[in-house]
Order: sequence, then C-alpha cells, then structure tokens
Amino acid sequence: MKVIKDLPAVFDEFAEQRKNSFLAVKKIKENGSPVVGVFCTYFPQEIAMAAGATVVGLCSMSDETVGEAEKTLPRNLCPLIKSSYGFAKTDKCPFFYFSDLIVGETTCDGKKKMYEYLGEFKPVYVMELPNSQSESGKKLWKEEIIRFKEYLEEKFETTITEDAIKDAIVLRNEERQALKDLSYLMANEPAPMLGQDIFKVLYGAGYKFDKRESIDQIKAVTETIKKDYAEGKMLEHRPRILITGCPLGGATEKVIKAIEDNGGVVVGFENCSGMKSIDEMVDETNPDVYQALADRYLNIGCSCMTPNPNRYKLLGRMIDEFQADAVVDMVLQACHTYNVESFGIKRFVNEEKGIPYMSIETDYSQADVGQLNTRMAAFVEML
Ligand code: BJ8
Repeated sequence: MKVIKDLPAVFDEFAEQRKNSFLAVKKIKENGSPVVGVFCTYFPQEIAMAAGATVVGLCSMSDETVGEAEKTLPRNLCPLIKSSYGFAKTDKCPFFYFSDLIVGETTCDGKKKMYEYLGEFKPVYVMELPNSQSESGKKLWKEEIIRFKEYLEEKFETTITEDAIKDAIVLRNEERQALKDLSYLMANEPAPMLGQDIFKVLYGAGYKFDKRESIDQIKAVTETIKKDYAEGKMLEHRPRILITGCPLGGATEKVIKAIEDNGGVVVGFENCSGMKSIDEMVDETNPDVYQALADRYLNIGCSCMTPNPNRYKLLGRMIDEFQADAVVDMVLQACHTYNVESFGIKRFVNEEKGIPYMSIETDYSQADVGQLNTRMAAFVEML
C-alpha cells in the first residue's frame, strides 16, 4: 500500500479541492459528459453515475450571497438554503453554472420551497422523499428512484443498465469504506491528529470527480497515519468531542476550530459531511439494485424523518466507538427540524450515554467566533 510522505500537503489539497474542481467540472462539460447538481445526502448518486453523469454537491456554505438571497427569501431562513439560492441567483457558483440538471428532494420545508425558485434558473427535478422510514416509505422511495432513473434516461438520451448501477454501487461503497476507515483512526486514544484535518479529507473527497484516484489517495492517507501512529506520532490526550447536527463545512468549520483551539479534539462527525453519508454500505448482494439503494439511502438519520431513530442509533454507537467525552450539536439558525430534535438529543446524550452535551446555534457569519471560543473554552475545561 502506498504511503504518503507529506500529509499536511495532502490535507491542504483536500481542503482546496472544492475550488480546484471548478476547472475540472468545466473540462467534464467540454468533453460532453452531463453534470448533475445535488443538495442532499439522500440523493442516490449511483443512478446518475450509471448514466455517465458527474455528480456535484451544490450546498453553499458561505455568507457571501446571503444578502442577495434575502431580497427574495425570508431573512429568518436556514443559511444553507439562503446561501445555496444566493449563489445560484448571482451565478457565482461554477458548479451550479455547469450543471445540466439540479436534483432536490422533499426534505425540509425551506429547501423544498427554495427548489421552486431554482427552477427559474435551471431544470430542477424534485424526488419525493418520504418523511418516515416505514415500509410504505421504503416502497415510495424505491419507486422514486426508478422514476428518476427513467427521467434521466430520457433527459440524457441514454440507457441506464442494472450492470452500470451495480458498478456504481461497488465504486461508491469502496469510497465510503475508505472514508470510514480513515474516520475510524480517530477512535484511537490519544487521537492521531486533529479532527479539522480529517474533516478536510471527508469534505474535499466529495469534490474529487475521479473516484478511483480519490479512493487510492484516501487509502494512502490512512496507511500513512496508521504507520505514523505505530511509530508514536499522535496528539497528547485531549478531551474527545463528537459533533452532531446540521451539515458542517465552509463557514461552520469555525465550530471545529473553536473546539480544537481551546484544547479539545473532534474525534467524530455524526452529520452529513461525515458519518451519515459513509456509515452504511449499499447491499451489493441484493439482486434488486433499486431496493438496495432505497434501503440504504432511506436509512439516513436526518431530522426531516419522523420519528428519527437512526440518528440516535448512529450517534449512540459513535459515542461508544469513538470514546467521546462530550457531544456538541451544531444547529443552523432557523433549521426547525434539527432545532426541535436538540432536546431529544440532549436527553439521550446526558441520560442514556451519561456525558455532557452542548448545543450551538450558528450561521455562516463570523460574528460569533469570539462567543464560540468563550463557550468552548469553558466546555472543554469542564471535561
Ligand atoms: S440528509 S441534513 S443534507 S436535508 S440545515 S437545509 S435540514 S433547514 S441540510 Fe440536510 Fe439532506 Fe438532511 Fe443531510 Fe433544511 Fe436544516 Fe437547513 Fe438542512
């Protein structure tokens, strides 16, 4: 297995990957391949991959275009929705610009209503995501995946074969497993490194379009960290924090930084930029590929599900496996579902897992960095 000499340079490369892929997506377009822009972890990427399309995440995570978005959308709306809409409206996001199709799902109310306006700029296809993981929910989601496959075949004038879907499943599983293996290095005590470095890879990998190359690179990073750890390269003991909640990335990396600048280490990410997207594999042995995809994707424990037992299951398991000393719940302002769920998560973390919990409500501005530092310093000190 390949070992990488200069880990910090690789982390920087992953950190810059989103920006560095602007040119890559342009080239993909010039070569005639379709680009599908998406907003959510529930999106079954394998279907688009089987159509020969490149999938790119469009969730924007900076406050640069929030002001422009607020001319159309209410101010009291989640910053992820405002930012994403703002980048589309101002044509400042190259990924949006080069997307042939935007796919959304009926997740939270704000997002699904925003998609109606996005349709004014680009073709938008909305998948009807059930809000529960019941048997009828699974049936609907499987039908929706098939409906989407048929739509893509017509839109891109292609045939999506089951063999191509199977190949995509195998490739995506390998990518998930590679990212999972890397993430689980943080289960070691003391931790091998800061969570902010692991996060750079988790986040940046989504913007690497050559999956094969990306998987090999992630595996090499994991091997290098393992080797270094065996040779005694690791952090001193620090209080171990697990982050849960809304998707992290861009501006909200300030939360990871505030924890680690004040003496903690973020050992795990129970959210869509982390374990929610990589924990469960698609069953490669199921001959019904649509069922296999429906089962895996609908299992994601997002707060738009009601009830949402899978978030508790994954969080509980991660607290144990990553030996977490405390949990920080990152909630974006005006995200009602995660905000309401905070009470249940706090009770679960405090009473069932017996460890401290802190909730942070934030947005994409940097205005609360000082306050975040003060709160984190006190929280970490207490552990
Ligand atoms: S599967 S977390 S990516 S919906 S933060 S826009 S929920 S108001 S991002 Fe998400 Fe899919 Fe769920 Fe993951 Fe709405 Fe909340 Fe904003 Fe959110």
